[in-house]
This record gives sequence, structure tokens and C-alpha cells, in this order.
Amino acid sequence: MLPVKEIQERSDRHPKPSDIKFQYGTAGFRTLGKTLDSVLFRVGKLDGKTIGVMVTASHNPEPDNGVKLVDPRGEMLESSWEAHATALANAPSSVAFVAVVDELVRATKIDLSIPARVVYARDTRPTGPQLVAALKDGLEAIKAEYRDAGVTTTPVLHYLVRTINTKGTKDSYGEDTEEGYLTKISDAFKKLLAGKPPPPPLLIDCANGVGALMAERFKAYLGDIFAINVVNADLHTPGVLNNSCGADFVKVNQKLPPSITLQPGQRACSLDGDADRLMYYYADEHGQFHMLDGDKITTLVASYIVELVKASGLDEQIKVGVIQTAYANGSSTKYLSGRLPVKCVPTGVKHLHHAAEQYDIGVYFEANGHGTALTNLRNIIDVINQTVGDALSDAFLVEAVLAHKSFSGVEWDSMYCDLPNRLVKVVVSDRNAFKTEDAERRLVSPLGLQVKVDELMRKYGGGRSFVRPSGTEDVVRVYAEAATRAEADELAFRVAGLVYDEAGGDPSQRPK
Ligand code: G16
Repeated sequence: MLPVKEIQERSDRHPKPSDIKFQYGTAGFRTLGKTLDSVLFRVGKLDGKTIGVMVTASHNPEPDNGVKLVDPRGEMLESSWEAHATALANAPSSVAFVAVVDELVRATKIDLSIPARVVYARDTRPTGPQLVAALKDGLEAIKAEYRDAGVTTTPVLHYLVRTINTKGTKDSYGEDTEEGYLTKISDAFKKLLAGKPPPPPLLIDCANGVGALMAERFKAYLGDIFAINVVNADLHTPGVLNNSCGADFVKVNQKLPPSITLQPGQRACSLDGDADRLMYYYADEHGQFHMLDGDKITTLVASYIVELVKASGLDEQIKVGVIQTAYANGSSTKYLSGRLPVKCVPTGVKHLHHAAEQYDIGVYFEANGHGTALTNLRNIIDVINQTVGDALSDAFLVEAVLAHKSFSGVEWDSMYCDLPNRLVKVVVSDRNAFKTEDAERRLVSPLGLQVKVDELMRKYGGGRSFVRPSGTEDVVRVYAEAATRAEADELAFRVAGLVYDEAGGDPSQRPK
């Protein structure tokens, strides 16, 4: 039996704002933190196995917040649950909310005699504590068993969910603690580096977010084998999170955070606000910045894995594949397609991860640095978080592969040459008017807009552009690449102009 009265009474303390329709986006619910109280009260209601709730808005500005839901295997919530989560979040009143819960219990045959189990965590955003309190109230209302994992990274929460659910089974993934996570990854990294010269110290930009806590903790576990230098680790000054630093800043602006200076030849990387994205870069001999994004990481890791598989004589038995999105640089797709199967799926780790599972070894990275490799190859398996992209574990993987290949940033970068590209955000009145097909590479609505984008693309040699609504910010994104930097910029801004005109915006705000 549902404790209806209790749920209703408590739900009344967390009313849904009547003027907001919550949308389950690319990575869960995400909007201004101060409007999310009712959403937090209402999430986290599955049965039996433990699920995870991460309170974070990742790369978004500090005032935003959000929820990422983690399924019992430690992966992103199964798409079929998104509709249920959306219905729960949007029920207009506590009475309607109870009705939706009741319907959900019936439709999905939830056994109410088994208590729901939830492990939750939050990043360092100022709205986190209040949203966690709303979540706890919701969990108590349905008499769920819960565990507070405190302030930690998204990948650690994914790890905890997988370890809790596999504890004592043949699939056991490790100890269900932060120490278990740190030990598992650092031990595997040390084994991979055995007999190799230690990599040069790595500067890690933590976006002034929770990744700084974990990066600091890793130091003790890495011992003398690998030195890391943690920067942008200010967790107290208001407004600094993801501000002019972090993986998204580097990828979008294609430059170093102003707070960082690199010596010629130095390698460094940036995480995002919840440490599930990784962006590498290095300074060449003239001190010039070069970005090594998710596509470069895919290429490095996938090529290394293919070499390992071949060297072990297993290439007939083991199928290796790469998953990308429309944002993948055309040169990376060309380079990889000549060597192994490459598949394109819509933006969002939830799509990439599931496609990667179709291979014996699936390597996926979004260009923006979200990714991992799903593999059973001995030695490298444990350094990689198998549940979700994990910036710190990915950085260790990169360093191990570079050590094995005796590569510096320069050799890695020269595997292929990026096509110049540009990403532009367009603010429109209704991003839901923009609908896509073909793994987000083509627009189906607004009607006729794709034809205009095609016409523009044809004017640029090697030009490629696409338009898609963001699932994490209230904007439409435009990506363009072309043979030269000037042409890539021009194509991006001309397509952004088309989008803006179509959406009927104020001419003074038109992108230029
Ligand atoms: C989330 C998703 C990523 C996606 C990114 C941007 O990242 O997990 O898969 O690439 O949003 O999505 P969109 O272009 O739809 O806004 P994060 O790091 O913000 O959680």
C-alpha cells in the first residue's frame, strides 16, 4: 500500500511552481536551482535494487542545478523511465502527484513490499543542500531506504550504485566506498605504468568544482608514480564554478582558461563541474595552445586498444567499435572509419553508452570530453570507470596509453589534423520548435530551415553544419566546420542567423 496521506502532506511542502513545465533533457532535469525543490521531492522512486540520484548541473553556470538519475547498473537512467520521471515532476498538485505515483506503480508492476533504495550525492553548488533536503523528504514519504554519499563527483556516485548492487555477487565491481573507488583506479593505473618512465606531472583544472576534492584525494593513492597539480579548486568563492575555466570553457572557446599558463611542451587537462568530462591540451615548443578534445581521446584510446587486440591475436574474436555524435570533428571520423566501425548517435551519454555496449569493446567520447571505453581487456579494465565517463579515470587512461606509446602531446595531436570548427549558442523563444533526425544531423522542423542550411553549407569547401536544441540549457546549438577557421566561423554565424530569423527573435540580438 502506498502511504498516500504521508506522501500528500509532505508533497504539499514542496509545491510545483505552476508556471514551469519540467523537461527531462540530455542528462536529466536541469534549470535554475531555486525552482527545482518539487522535482527533487519527486524523483528516485524505483523498487528493489539501489538507484542513484546526483544533484548537479555539471557544466552549467552556478545558479543552475539539476538531477541525474543513475540506473541499478550504475549507468544513466534507461530512456523508458524518462517519461515516468517527467510525469512525476509535472503533476500540478500533491493529489495529482499521488495519482501519478499510483499509476506508475500499477503500470510498471512495482512491488511495494520491497523498499525503494536510493544512494544520493551532490556537487558543490549553493542550492545543493536545500535540494538534497527536498529529496530526503520525498524518500522518507515513501519509506525508502537511503544512503547519503555527501559531496562527491558524478562518476563516484555511478561507481557506488554499481558496487552496491553487485556486492557479494560474481559481478562484484569493488568496495562500495570512495576509498574503494580511489584504490581500484589508482592500483590499476600503477600496474599499467609498471616498468614505464613516470609521466610528467599533470596540471588538472577542476573548474572550481567537486572534481577538486577527488583529485586531491587521488594524490595520496598515486604515491610517487604520478604527480598531479590541482588548480581552479576554489569551492567557496561565490560565482567561480565553471566560470572562465573547466572543460566546457576550453572546448567552446578553444583556448586556455585565463588562470592557466603552460610552459612549452607542458600537458594539462580540464574537468567540468561534476568531473565527468575531460578536455586535454598542451603547449607546443612556441608556447602555442593545442586542444586535445574528446575526439582526440577516442582516437588515442581506440587505436591503442586495436593494437592490443591485434597483438594478442584476438582480432577475429573481439569486435572493437567507436561511437560518436554529430559534433565529432570530420577529420576524426575519417581517420577512425578507415580503421574500425564508427557509429553516430544523438548527443547524450545515455545514447553513446548503450550503443557502445553492442561491441565487445566500445569506445565512446563526445567531442566535449564525455566518455569511456567499455572493455574486458585485462589491465586496462580497472583504470576505466565502466559505468560512466569519469574525467579523472579517463586522464589516468590517457597518461597510461601515452606512456605505452611513448607519445608526447605533439605526437598524439598529429594522429589527424582537426578541421576548424565553431559552436554557437542561439537564444530563441522556444527551443522545442527545433526537431532533428539522423542522429541530430538534420532538422525536420521548423519546416524548410534544413534546406536553407544545406544551401549555405554548399558554399563552403568541406563545410558541414547542424542545428539542435540543447537538452541542458535553454538555447539552440549550431555547430559548423569548414576548411579554414574564418570559413568555419562564418558558416556557424550565418546558420545561427538563419535559426534566429526563423525563431522570430529581436533583430538587435541577432548573432553576428
Ligand atoms: C550533458 C550530457 C552530455 C552532453 C551535454 C550537452 O553533459 O551528459 O552527453 O553532451 O550535456 O548537452 P546539450 O548539448 O544537449 O546541452 P553535462 O556535462 O552537462 O552533464
